[in-house]
Amino acid sequence: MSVTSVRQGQSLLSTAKDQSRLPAGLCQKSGPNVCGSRFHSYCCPGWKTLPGGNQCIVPICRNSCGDGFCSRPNMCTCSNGQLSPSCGAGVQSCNVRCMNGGSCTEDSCSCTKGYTGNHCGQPVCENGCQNGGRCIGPNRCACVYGFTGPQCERDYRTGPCFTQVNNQMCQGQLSGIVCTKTLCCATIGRAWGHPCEQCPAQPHPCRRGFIPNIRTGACQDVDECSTVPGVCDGGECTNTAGSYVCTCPRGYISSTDGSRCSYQKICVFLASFLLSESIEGAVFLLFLRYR
Ligand SMILES: [Ca+2]
Repeated sequence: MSVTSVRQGQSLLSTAKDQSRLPAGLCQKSGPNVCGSRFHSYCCPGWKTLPGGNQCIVPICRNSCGDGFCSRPNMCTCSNGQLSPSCGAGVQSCNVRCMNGGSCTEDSCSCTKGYTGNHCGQPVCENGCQNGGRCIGPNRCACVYGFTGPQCERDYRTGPCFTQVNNQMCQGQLSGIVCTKTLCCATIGRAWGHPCEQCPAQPHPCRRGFIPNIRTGACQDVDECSTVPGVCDGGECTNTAGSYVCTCPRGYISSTDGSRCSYQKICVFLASFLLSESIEGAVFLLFLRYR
């Protein structure tokens, strides 16, 4: 540093120092926004002078005005023309918080696909969630225990299977079977579960006697004889497409639900009565009754 520049530096320093000591009149602030007395004037709070000037015409803003400008003390005029304590990058002129990537325009959120609600906090499951399931994400259901599938549509709960419903009471529980409602209602069931639920009049998605294939979803015949334990008990079970045939031995008759072959007392009585009259007649009647 040369001697000259040191002198200049000292000179500048002394000038600034001296100015503060100068009589007020020589460094008086002028124009609007001047506070203090004639002898000691200063810019009112919130205002300052331009560099080198003495007019208190520059407002001071505590916060950043970003791409706007400070138009009044602590008040910005933002690029959209609105007055705000602050504006610009990172500060939205929006009073709502938008979640899940939603954007705020004029105090309301426009949500991204898959979300809705005032704050975009609510996911959307386009096909809904069945059987008490809850929508927890875009097209994502949380199922209650016993249900599965994209819409919780598949019921894999297991329970007892009933073959009759009388006066809203489920009766004729099949012994040795704990199965799904689909299987129960597709075969010989009329009601299922505990507490029991009546089978739908029109089974869905397949008609009675058929259940959907787990992999393909196509309706396929249920082999009642091998799937339902104890079906056609005491007789001979033959599977058919959509149903089955229970052939009972002589002296027995298939129950109305087809679940067992039972001894038919009335027919035995009739048979024994007819036996006294004609053996052939009895055999013929038994044939008619039992086949
Ligand atoms: Ca069948």
